[in-house]
Amino acid sequence: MILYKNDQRLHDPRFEFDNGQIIPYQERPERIERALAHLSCLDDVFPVQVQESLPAAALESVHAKGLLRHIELTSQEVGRQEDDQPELAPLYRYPYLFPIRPEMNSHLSLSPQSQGCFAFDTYAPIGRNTWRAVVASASLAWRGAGCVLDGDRLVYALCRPPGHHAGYDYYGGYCYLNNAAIATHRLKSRGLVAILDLDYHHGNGTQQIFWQDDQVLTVSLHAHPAFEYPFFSGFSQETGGEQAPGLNLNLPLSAGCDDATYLQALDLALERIHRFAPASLILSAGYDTSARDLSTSFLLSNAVYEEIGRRIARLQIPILVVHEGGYAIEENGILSANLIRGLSIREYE
Ligand code: OKP
Ligand code: ZN
Repeated sequence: MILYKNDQRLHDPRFEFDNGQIIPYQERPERIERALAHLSCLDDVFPVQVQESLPAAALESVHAKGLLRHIELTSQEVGRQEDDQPELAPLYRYPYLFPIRPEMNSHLSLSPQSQGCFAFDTYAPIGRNTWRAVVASASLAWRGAGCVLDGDRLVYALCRPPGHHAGYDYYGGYCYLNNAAIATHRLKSRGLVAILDLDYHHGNGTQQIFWQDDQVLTVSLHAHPAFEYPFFSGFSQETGGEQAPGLNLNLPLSAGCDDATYLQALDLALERIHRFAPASLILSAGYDTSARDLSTSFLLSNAVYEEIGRRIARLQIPILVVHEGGYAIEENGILSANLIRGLSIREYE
């Protein structure tokens, strides 16, 4: 089953600042449109348009109320500003001041430039429909977890904007609400949960949210933060907080990582997950590990995504896939379909 929601398309910033350059915004609505098109062509897979929004309590189970209010109110303010000045092009507010000292925060947080109090970078601007889109995205993850609780063995939440960089009280890196974390919280009612994050970038937000949680194992394969975004987290020494020692596993990989190296690291990740014996798995699936994704350095082939799926399927536990990154538009479709083909294999065993 593939879950999607049309409101997600409404978030559509024009540009991003990339190391001093202005470039087209990479996290585009077409990403999930292509994924939906390719996934819908698979046998035994059917798309479901989700109508309902998740309850506020589900958001508050993962995020600080102040962060939620900030995103919602900023969206509203931008909407009002556009209504007052209709000649303005679609408007997105970008943070450009960051309170690196506490005394700055107390003033900045009350100003119209408060985004920098919550955003850790400039990659997640807020427009009039951003709140609607991020709630839609999170609603898919939440509903996906509900489907798993009801007995589904494989569910794909076609989330956009992505979520794994969003933490308890911060956002950034195209992410606003942590979709995978919201789903995880719901799945905890059925027992231990493991999160496997295969996006090219380290999921710093997911790691932070479950840092002290001994019911959740977080495992991530990603480009080494010594050379790649987000630079400040994802190192192998980060193994979990005092309340959850050993329950975070980071497997940073070098630039140019190929299929064989990747599969080796994946096997380590899967061994660790197997040992934890979770009742369900959340797969944060990013396709920016592809050789065809020109914004990144890994060299994975198209075919390896099916093999990745096959190896994960051997865990024989229910899986909720949550869509994360992937910036080669068509590859979001081709590779998510390959992954699902692999993940479905157990049904024939
Ligand atoms: C979001 B997700 C550095 C570019 C960094 C932001 C990356 C956000 C990735 N030249 N761009 O994890 O795919
Ligand atoms: Zn990524």
